[in-house]
Amino acid sequence: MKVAIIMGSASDKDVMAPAWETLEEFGIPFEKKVLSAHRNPGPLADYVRAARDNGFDIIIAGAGGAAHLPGVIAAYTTLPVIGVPVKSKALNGLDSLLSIVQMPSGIPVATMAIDGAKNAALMAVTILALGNPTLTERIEEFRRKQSEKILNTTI
Ligand code: RP5
Repeated sequence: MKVAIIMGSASDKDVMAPAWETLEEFGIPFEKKVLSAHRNPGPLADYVRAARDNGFDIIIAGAGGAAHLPGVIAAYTTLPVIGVPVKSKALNGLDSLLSIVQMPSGIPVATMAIDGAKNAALMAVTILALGNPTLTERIEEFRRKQSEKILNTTI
């Protein structure tokens, strides 16, 4: 059980950090990579083509601007790909969101909210929990705690 987290630039690091922090919380092994779809097309293709044989189950991909990274990754693998649109300077991430969410029919990318790296990890954990009662219990515990935190909030 292993998740790959790929981001298009080192500048995506702070937005993507909640993805690996959340996977750590659930005890899910992961690997982080910076690979750009347009600046490193060859190495990206090699990494993604080998991902299944290298033990990965899911790929989380974050990118901003003309954010073709998750779609290109999905073209090279049949593993589930979860895309995170990174908020861009010029268009506040609307460009990233539309680039990732509007995948043409046939090659899906599960698209999260702008800067939604935490939910990307939670979605990955949810998929990994299929047929895994221990992980399912951890998700239920996470939701119980989340609910209690809100119910105990006073303003
Ligand atoms: C995308 O372009 C990256 O995912 C990043 O969000 C954005 C800007 O990249 P840098 O110019 O900071 O490397 O490829």
